[in-house]
Amino acid sequence: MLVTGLEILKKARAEGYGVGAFNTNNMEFTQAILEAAEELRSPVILALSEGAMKYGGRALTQMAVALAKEARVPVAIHLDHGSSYESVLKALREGFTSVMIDKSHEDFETNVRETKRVVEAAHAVGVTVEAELGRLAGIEEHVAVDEKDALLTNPEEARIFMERTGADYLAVAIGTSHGAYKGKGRPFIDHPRLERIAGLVPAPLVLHGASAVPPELVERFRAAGGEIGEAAGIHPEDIRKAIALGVAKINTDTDLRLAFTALIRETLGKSPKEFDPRKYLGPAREAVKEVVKSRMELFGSVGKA
Ligand code: TD4
Ligand code: CA
Ligand code: ZN
Repeated sequence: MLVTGLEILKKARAEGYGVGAFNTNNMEFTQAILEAAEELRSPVILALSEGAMKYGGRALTQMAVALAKEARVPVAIHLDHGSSYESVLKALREGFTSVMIDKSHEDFETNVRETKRVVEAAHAVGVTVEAELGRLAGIEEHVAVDEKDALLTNPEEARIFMERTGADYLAVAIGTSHGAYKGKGRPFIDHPRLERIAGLVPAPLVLHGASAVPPELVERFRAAGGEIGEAAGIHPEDIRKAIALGVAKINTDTDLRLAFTALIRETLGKSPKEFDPRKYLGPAREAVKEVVKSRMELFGSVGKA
């Protein structure tokens, strides 16, 4: 069933588990994510970026909304990193049930003002809102304290920001970053900062850039001819700790992209004569589904639908 993001996330934060927001750009990812959720009886958030909406158009948005309605588990259709009021309105018109407005690169007052405007529009039609405060930057353990402070979410500011904007859930910057290169060695999550934020902000917290970039997957991608540098992701134990502290929504995109592409490379490499797309997209879809399932297990959302 199609529900708002807050409906899913309020329960998650209250009960101390996390819900995955998985990005989709096409039919295969959409099916993989929704099938994994149904098979594991897990709530799920289907995330579409502006890039996804541009790439997939109405074919993608309407497929996502229609399948979410039919699903036997709670599903929210979410705009990921909405950059403008116009972009949010477009998502609202398409039937999304959750939108993110990301004005984190603006100064605090502009972020408050722009977020508030989106909250008013979205709430008027029963849609819930994610906002962001702080800069997503791959931070390593040894980075100086004041340098971290300039980038990462300030707990007291977060409290004021949420009170002033009326946003429903908050993306925090606590050391993670997007993509397959999250800093050398073991990328760092600032758990003490997260704990302070969670103590001041009762709303569900959101972790972006949470992919694990699993070494097995990187190796498989390489073995199939893919080229990738010093890839590194967030350790599963650090994710589990973040959920225990108040993170309820965990974004994962990179791991799914890696799995999908590794399987396509592998399949085409083994069968150079193959040109039936279903023969390589099928196994790739299956690989995405497996990654989604293992993330749901890590987040603790299995059986929560
Ligand atoms: O918000 N996200 C996903 C970002 C998706 C970007 O999509 P476009 O290429 O269309 O702009 C995340 O936080 C994902 O984090 P991850 O660790 O998986 O990279
Ligand atoms: Ca941002
Ligand atoms: Zn993100």
